Amino acid sequence: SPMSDIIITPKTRIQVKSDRPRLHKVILVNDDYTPREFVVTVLKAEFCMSEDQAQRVMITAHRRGVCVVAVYTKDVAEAKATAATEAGRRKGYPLLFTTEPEE
Ligand code: NFA
Repeated sequence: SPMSDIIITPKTRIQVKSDRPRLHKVILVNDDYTPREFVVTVLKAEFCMSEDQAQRVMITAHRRGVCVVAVYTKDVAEAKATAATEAGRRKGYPLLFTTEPEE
């Protein structure tokens, strides 16, 4: 090509190891109104938990204010948190599940 034309060669980044997707936590937030048994029912249905697991997560959020429920890829974590929050909303409860990226 003519003198002074600049040729830019795009570099293709070589991926050596496949980066595993960043995981996001689903967090159960305590409130004063949602019945304990309903929280347990939602945890079992939406997060495939046993009765004992669900009881432990519910009581931890009740005592400490929040509890990590599970970790998933961003899309799955957000979908699960939304579905579980909507299950409470349908019954008129302020039940809230949030998400945040893992360190
Ligand atoms: N604090 C609620 C109650 O005493 C129970 C609850 C636990 C709600 C965990 C939300 C999250 N009925």
